[in-house]
Amino acid sequence: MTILDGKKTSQDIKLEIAKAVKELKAQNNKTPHLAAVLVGTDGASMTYVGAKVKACELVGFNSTLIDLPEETSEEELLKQIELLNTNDDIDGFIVQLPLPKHIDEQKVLMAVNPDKDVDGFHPENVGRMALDLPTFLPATPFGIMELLERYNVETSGKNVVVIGRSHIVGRPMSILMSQKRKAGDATVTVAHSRTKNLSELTQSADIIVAALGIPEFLTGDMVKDGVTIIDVGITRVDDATKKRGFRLAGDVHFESVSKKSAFITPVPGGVGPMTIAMLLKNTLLACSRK
Ligand code: BQF
Repeated sequence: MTILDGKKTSQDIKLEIAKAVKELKAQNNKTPHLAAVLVGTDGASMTYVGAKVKACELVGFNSTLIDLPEETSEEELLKQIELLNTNDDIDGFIVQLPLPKHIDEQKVLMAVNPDKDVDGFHPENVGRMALDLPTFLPATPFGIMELLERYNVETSGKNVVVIGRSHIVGRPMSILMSQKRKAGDATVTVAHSRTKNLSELTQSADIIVAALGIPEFLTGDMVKDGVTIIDVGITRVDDATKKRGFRLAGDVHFESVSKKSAFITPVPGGVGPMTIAMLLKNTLLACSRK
């Protein structure tokens, strides 16, 4: 069993990015600048945005955090996005999800200038991804592809089961792994809440991407020996023995599944840190493109 160490791999990538930043500065006098818009004070969202800002500092990017109150109207948020779209000093920006319920997420994502859409959520960029055109790949799927590549996990001709059909993880993962590309050429099945006999599907899978958001859902009895497991879940579960009052749980029951795995990502320290690293990679790309 090999742990797919996202923490270590993300550090390697951040070092590569820091080196590229120095070259970009020396040769073009440019420093990548990422902005993040946070609406409200959700604990997990604040942690994620904080991690992104900190990662920017680490690799030598400029960063701007735009903190808006929970009550911000959709109109005000759209105005803020337009300011970022037209601010030449900003190479790329993200709107931290989820947004408060009174704001239409779809409308907001469509307002982002596709050239600054380093989360890759704009329909134009989703379309470009689906058509194998150069674009910003959404950071989590991008990170998973990078992890599979760097560990030389064979994907060509393999049976992949993606559990979950979200626009941010499940759907793009199914597209990318079925494409003719690195970590691609797989035969992909997308399973979701209406799927029948899920266990039969997962038991014949060579690779499973668990992205459904139910802690420890995938158990050892559901997988075959030699399987590769990508655990995208990251749920806060109450735990009185922890100082913070919670622990992070993946969608995979690590203890039972890891016994049967060839490769497996841990939680924390697997997919999560890769997500941050690939957001930086997209921002570097946005800056170099200009
Ligand atoms: C780790 C996210 C659900 C909904 C919105 C490192 C992150 C997480 C874990 C992180 C996530 C999850 C992010 C670890 C960003 C990944 O050490 O295991 C980093 O910051 N993530 C997000 O921005 O929005 C989310 C999950």
